[in-house]
Amino acid sequence: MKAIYPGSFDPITNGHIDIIKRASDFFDEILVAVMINSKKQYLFSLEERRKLIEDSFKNNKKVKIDTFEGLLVDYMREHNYRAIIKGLRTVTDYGYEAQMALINKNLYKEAETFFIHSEEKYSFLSSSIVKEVYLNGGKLSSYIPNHVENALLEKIQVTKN
Ligand code: COD
Repeated sequence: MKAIYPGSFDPITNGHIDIIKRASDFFDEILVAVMINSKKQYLFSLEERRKLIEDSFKNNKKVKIDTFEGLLVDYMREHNYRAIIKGLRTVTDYGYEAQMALINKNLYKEAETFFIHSEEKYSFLSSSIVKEVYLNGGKLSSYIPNHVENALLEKIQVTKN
C-alpha cells in the first residue's frame, strides 16, 4: 500500500527524514507532499522545499515527492491515496493532528491517518526552531542534512541583503 506524508517542510529536518524512513518500512511507497499550512509564513518557496527533500532521498526509490496547493483530501482522491502518515512529538502535536485526522476523514471517508512517534532525540525539533536558531546566528548541524544547512545559510544571507 502507498502512503502520503504531508507537511510544510520549511525546511525538511532529520526529524521528518526519520519519520519518512521508518514509514517506508511499512508501506510500499511514501509520497512526501509539500503543501501549504495557511497558519504559517514560509522562508522557502514550495519549489525550494521540494528540492531540499529530493536531495535528501536521492537513492531511495520508495520515496516520491510532489507539491500541491489545496486540500490534502483532494490530492488523495485524485491520486488514489488512502493512508496519511503524521509524526507526533508531544501532546500538543496530538491535539492538532487528531483534529486534522478527523477533518480529513470527514471530508474523505476512505482516509486513514497513521501516527508515528518521533525519536526522543528529535522530539524538540521543528522547522521553526531550526529557522529561529539559524536566523539568530546559531547552528543545529546534527539535526538537519548538510545541503539544508547550506540552503539556510544562503537564504539568510539573501534575506539580510
Ligand atoms: N519528529 C517527528 N515528526 C515531526 C517532527 C519531528 N521532529 N517535526 C515535524 N514532524 C511531523 C509533524 O508532526 C507533521 O506530521 C509533519 O512532520 C509535517 O510537519 P510540518 O511542520 O513540516 O508541516 P505542517 O504541520 O505545517 O503541515 C500541515 C499541512 C500542510 C499537512 C496541513 O496544513 C495541510 O494538510 N494543508 C493542506 C490543506 C488541508 O487539507 N488542510 C486540512 C483541512 S483544514
